Amino acid sequence: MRVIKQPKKVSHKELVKWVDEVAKQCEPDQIYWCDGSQDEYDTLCEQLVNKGTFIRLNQEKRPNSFACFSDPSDVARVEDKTYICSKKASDAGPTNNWMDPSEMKAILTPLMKGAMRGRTMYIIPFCMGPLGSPLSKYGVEITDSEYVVVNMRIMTRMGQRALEEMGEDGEYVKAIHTLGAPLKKGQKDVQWPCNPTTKYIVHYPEERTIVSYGSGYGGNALLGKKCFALRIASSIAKEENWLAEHMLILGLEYPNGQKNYLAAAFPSACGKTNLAMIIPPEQFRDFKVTTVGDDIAWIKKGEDGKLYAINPEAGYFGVAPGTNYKTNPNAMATIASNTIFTNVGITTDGDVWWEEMTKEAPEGVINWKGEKHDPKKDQPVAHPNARFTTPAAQCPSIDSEWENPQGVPISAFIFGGRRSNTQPLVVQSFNWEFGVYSAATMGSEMTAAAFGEIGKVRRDPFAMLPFAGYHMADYIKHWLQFGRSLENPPAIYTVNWFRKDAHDKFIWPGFGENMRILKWICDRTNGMTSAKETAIGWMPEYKDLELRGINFTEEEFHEISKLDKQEWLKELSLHQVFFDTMHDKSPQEINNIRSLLLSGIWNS
Ligand code: TSX
Ligand code: MN
Repeated sequence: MRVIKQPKKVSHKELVKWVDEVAKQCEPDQIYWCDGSQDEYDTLCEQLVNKGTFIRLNQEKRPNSFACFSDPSDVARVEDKTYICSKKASDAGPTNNWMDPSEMKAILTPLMKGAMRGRTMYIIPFCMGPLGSPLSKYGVEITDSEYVVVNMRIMTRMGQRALEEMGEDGEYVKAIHTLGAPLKKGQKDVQWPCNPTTKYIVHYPEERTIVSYGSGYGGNALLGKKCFALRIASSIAKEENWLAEHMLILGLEYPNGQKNYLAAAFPSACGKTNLAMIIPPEQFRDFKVTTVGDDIAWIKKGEDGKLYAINPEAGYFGVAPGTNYKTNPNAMATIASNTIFTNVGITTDGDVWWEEMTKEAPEGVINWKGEKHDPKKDQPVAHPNARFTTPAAQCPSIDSEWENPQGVPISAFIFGGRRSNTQPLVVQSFNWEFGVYSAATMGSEMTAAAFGEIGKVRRDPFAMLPFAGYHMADYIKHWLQFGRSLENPPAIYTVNWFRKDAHDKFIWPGFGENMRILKWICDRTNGMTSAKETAIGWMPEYKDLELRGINFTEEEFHEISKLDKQEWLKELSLHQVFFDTMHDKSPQEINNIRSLLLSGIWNS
C-alpha cells in the first residue's frame, strides 16, 4: 500500500502495527498520516472543493469557510444503530443497544473488508483536552473521509503534537471510521459518500475501541466527541473514579474579581450552547461570564479535594438553526470565519443562512438539498440538525483558563430540562443525594411529534441517556459514590427556563436574563444569599433575585416557583415508572429519596 505522507518517525510500535492491520483489512489505495498543520487543512479543504463536497463561501463575508450538504439519508446520529458491546449485556443496560463483542465482530469484519477501496486512509492522532494535561486522553482515529479530518482538526488537538505526546507506548483509544462506500477502479465519487443502508456505531468499552461504519455525519464520524469523550470516557471514568459528563462549563466573575465556575447539563433543544456563551444584561455590566466549553466536561477530584474540570474539545459542533444575534451573539461572532457549515442554506452572495438567523429567508437562497428555496412550500432552508464546526478559541467569551492543564474549579452543578409545568425556575437540592435524584429524573417535554407523544416527558438522566457507555443505573450509583468520596461536594441545582402560564406563554424571558439565576446560584454557593426551604429543595424568594431592568412581577415569580401538590404526586409516580425500567439495578438510595420527597409533598 502506498504511503503518501508519513511522519519522520513514529516511535509508537503498537500503533504502527494496528494501522497496518486496519490497512490490510480495509484495503485503501493510500495511507496518509495527518500532521494537523494549517497547510494540510487548507489542502484537504481544497480537495473537498474539487470533489464537489465543499463549497467555498464568500471570502469577504465568511473568510476561510466552507459549506456542504450531506446525503439526505445521513443527517444525524443513528441511535438505533449505536451499540455498547461490553462482554456482559448487564453492563450495557436496558437503555443501550447491546451485542456480544464477538457477534458484533462477525458482522463488522466482512463489512470492513475492502471498505476503503479507492480511498485514502487517514491516520489522525488526537488529544481530548489540552496537550499534556493530566486530565487529557489520547486517541487515534483512522478514517477514509477528508471531511472527518478537517472537522477533527477544529474539534480536537490533532496531528504531530498529539502523536509526539503519545510517545513510544502511550495509552490511546482506537477509533476506526469508514464511510462504507468503497470505489471501484475509475468509479467517480459522489458529493457525500456514505452507506445509505448499513450503519453501525460500535463501542467496545473493555477494549477502549470504537468502530463506525457507513455514516459521514457528526457524532457518527467525528469519533472524539460523543463516542470517545462521552461513551468510552464515561466507562473509563467509572473505573478511575472521575466524571465524563454532557455538560457546558462557564465562569461567572463578580465585579470584585471573585470567580465561580459552573458545570451544567441539559438535554437537546434547551439552548446549552446559548447558555455557555451567555451575555449578561445591562444591570450586570460589571460582571463577566466566560466560556470554557459548550458540550462536554471531564471532571476530577484535585489534591485539595475540590473538583476540577476540563473541556476535552477544541471546537464547537453546534446546531445552526435558531442561532442569531439575539439568541447567541457570541456564537455568531465565533462562526464569522474558519468555519465549516453542514446542511445550512447558501445565499446568492455566497454566505450561509438558516431558520431564525433573520426574520425572512433571503431571496434566492439554496436549501440544504441543493435546490432553490420556495417560500410557498413549507420546507426548511437548513436541515433542523444543520451544524457549524468552529474553533473554540474564536469565541469572544472564551475563558482565560479554558486550556489550563489543571482544569477549572467547579463550584456547582446545574441540571435543566424543558418542562411547561411542575418544575420551578430554580431549586437547590438539599444535598448531593437529592441532587443526584433530580438529575436522574430530569427530562424534556416532547415538542415535536417526531420524537413521540407531544407533551409527554422524555426522561434523560443527566442528559446522558444516549451517551452513557454503561448501565444507566450503574452510572447513577457512580454519581452517588463519587459524591461520598468528596469531603465537601458541590451544591446541585435544577433549572427550568421553559415553564408556561395558563395562556401557554413562557413565564421566564430566558436567554441573557438567565444571568439573574446564575448569579443567585453563585451567591448561594458563596454563602451570600438566603433561600426558602420547600418540599423539594431550597428556592429563592422574590427579593433574593436581581430583577432590576426586567418587568417580572411577584405574581409571575410565584407562578413559576409554585409547587402544585397534584402535579408533584403525579411526577413522583412517573419517576417510579422510569426507575422500574432499570429495576434490575436501580439503586436503593433513589427509592429512599423518593420516599422523603413524597412525604414532603404530602405534608406541603
Ligand atoms: O436557548 C434558550 N435559552 C437559554 C439561553 C441562554 N432558548 C432557546 C431554546 C431552543 C434551543 C430559550 N427559549 C430559552 C433560554 O433560556 N427560553 C426560551 C423560551 C422563550 C422563547 C422566547 C421568549 C421567551 C422565552 N420571548 C420572546 O420571544 C420575546
Ligand atoms: Mn451534546
